[in-house]
Amino acid sequence: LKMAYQPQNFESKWQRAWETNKAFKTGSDKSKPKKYILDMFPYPSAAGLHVGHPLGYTATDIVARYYRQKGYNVLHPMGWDAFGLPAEQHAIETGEHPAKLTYANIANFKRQLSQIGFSYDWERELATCDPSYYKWTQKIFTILYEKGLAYQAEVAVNWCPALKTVLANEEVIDGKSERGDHPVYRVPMRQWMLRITDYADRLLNDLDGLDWPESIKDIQRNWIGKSVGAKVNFKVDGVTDSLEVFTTRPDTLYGVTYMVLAPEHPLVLKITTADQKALVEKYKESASQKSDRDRTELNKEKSGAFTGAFAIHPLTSQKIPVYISDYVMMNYGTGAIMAVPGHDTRDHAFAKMYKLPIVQVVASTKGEISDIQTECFEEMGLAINSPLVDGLTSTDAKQKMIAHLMANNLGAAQTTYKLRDWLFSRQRYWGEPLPVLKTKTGEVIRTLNETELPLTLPEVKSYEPTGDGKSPLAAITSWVERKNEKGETEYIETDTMPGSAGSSWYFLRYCDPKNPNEMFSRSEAAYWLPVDLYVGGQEHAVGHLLYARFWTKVLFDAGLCPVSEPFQNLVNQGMITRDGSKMSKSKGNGISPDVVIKEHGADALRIYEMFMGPFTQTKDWQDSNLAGVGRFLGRVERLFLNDAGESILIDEPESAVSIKDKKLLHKTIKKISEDIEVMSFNTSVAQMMIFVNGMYESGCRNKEFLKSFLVCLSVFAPHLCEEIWHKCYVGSDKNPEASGYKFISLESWPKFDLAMTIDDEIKMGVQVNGKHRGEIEIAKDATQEVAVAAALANPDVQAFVNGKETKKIVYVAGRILNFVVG
Ligand code: ANZ
Repeated sequence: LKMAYQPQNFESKWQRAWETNKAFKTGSDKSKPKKYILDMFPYPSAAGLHVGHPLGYTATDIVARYYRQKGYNVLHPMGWDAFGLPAEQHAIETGEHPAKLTYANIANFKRQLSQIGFSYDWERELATCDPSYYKWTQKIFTILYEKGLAYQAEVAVNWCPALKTVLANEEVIDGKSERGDHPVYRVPMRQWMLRITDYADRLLNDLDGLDWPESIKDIQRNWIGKSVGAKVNFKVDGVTDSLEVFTTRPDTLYGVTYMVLAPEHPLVLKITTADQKALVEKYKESASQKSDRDRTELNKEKSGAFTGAFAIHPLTSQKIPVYISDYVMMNYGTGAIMAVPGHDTRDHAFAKMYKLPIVQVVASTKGEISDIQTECFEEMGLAINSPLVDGLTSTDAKQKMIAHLMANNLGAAQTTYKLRDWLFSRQRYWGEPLPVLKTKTGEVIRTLNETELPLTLPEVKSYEPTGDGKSPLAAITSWVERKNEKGETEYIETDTMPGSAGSSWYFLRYCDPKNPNEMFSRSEAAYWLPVDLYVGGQEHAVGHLLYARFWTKVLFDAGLCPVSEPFQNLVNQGMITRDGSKMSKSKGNGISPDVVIKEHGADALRIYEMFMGPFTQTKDWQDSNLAGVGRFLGRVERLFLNDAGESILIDEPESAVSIKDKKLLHKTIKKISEDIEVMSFNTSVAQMMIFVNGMYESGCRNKEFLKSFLVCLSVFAPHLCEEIWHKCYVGSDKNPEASGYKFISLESWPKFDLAMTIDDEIKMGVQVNGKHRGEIEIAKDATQEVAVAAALANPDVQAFVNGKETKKIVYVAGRILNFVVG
């Protein structure tokens, strides 16, 4: 009976040896080329890792190991996105400081990651909740403030009474809090905002230069939502105020038959006539109870109210009625629209409902007119019924109309974005304190100087928010109140930053994580940035990835950061499902890597996750396939070692190896090298399996020869390969923890000989009298004699040649063999 594969006997030994020897310490020789390989750092939850985490982490580990062995300096760090609501909830329930739970969770995550054999440089570890880190997060806030990019505003925020806090739009799903599923209401409150909208154009344009999945770029493009159009002024009959609208279709101006204001529009009550007042107020009230999402739902029945007021059409001077309706949003454009029911679906539905006129002002590009009363025509085409622009294409008509509006002071070109400023305050304890001094009435006096940072969190007794919209910090008078030089009392801001603050620049700090004097040195950052490969989940498409790009640009503009885009290459890993459904705590169908490692070992977990299927696709967890990977690793082990764990390799010259085996090796090295670079891990694993089968077939045990294969496999299964390497190549007597020990993990990546990867056996068709009759497999440059012999050995060919006179043979090596028979 063969000894079973027992990774438990050696995996932790190698993890210890790597750690003792600091095997994966980041290289510092700046004359070498670099690769910065980054994982999205995790939030250290109490639940610990699930098997979805190691999918991305194994992939980046393989890539990091590969480039390290190819001679690059590799920056492959790990850290913790450590501020967050769960630790605070726990603190509220238990009275225990959130830091205590957070650091216990970090220790658990680190233990779990170390067990999988990842080659992180742990000397660069960072946690966003560490004052030596958040000192710089606070510093960045002061830079934002100085540049006018941080401001306070009375804004309608998502207030969650159950959580007693304001939530970001991304944290609200269908009017409920993402965490806890509590109802969320829109209420006005004074908040800190970051002016990310100032960067909208750059955030949009710079996407073009990034090697990201097109789908993620599109999500960001839509989120930024740039619309090019015009502002148009409409006078209101009998009122001095005029109404300004934003439109993307100024070419349709002659088709305007009414106007609509958002119910919250400041002019609504001013223009509403006495007889319509009750109706309008009732409608305003009902609209305030609807979520933005419900309001923008395209297919819902339209509703509204007539204000009694009429606007004057700027071109025709006709009187057009002004309505309010909840399909017009106050926070987009100007909060008012010119309605063109012939060419806008929402306007069309509204016009039908209120029996308003519908006029066609755009015909198809062929000049056809449609039945505009029953169906609206949204496409671009040719302008009709529009004296100023008749016959022009929609695009030309837009230009001409804008020019006319400008010349007559009726409007101007205008660009609008869907992107909103970033709501940056939280009424929470467990976040970075905002480094701001205020007066008693809340006016900003100044931000703190760098020498006053970090502004650390005070000890508190209760972690409950005050419930009146203030954070628990507001109750710590001794922390909040400070005397200035003149003896006046100043007040520290009691709001803290959102969870996404610390994660918006951690990839910059990794370049120089211990620097006490600067957020990072410019020269370190210049060497390492941008990140060459960033791997994480698709759920960060807008939140984190947009904020991180924004902060990088701000620091670039401030002359602190050498690049304006942080992540050159982004890859999203696919989800791992179980029985087709997402693994989750609530379903209880999650799988802990601890259990898998205990049973099958870390190398099996790593290879299994890479072998499951294409990296970016959704894959289902199959225990039986995991066991299969364990058997493969056992086969690898027995290729090198006997049951007593001794080398069975033969020390003979490499020339003793057959050409067939050599070719298989070179093909294998080539395939793995190329596949790793494009993150096609499943196909590399398959190739390694083919190689191992080949060695079992030929019986090859050549020591020097098998070394190259072992190095390739080591990036996938580092523990087993170190174990074999130790016994077969370094010598069992050497102590892996002794300094200077030569790990396989640091061996040079093998080179392949391209000539050896090309098959010179080729398949060639054989013809008899010009008709294809069979195929032969021969050397590319085989002689005619050899080719004819091979052809005649093929029964299909023989059947047509036999018993006939061969008049001529046409042969071009590698291309054609034709028997002319009679
Ligand atoms: C006239 C018009 C004619 C329009 C037409 C469209 C088609 P995007 O592309 O999303 O930017 N709009 C403007 N402000 C609005 C608001 N606050 N709430 C709801 N709708 C608003 O959409 C721009 C178009 O949406 C604008 O162009 C306006 O309708 C409407 F054949 O103006 B349009």
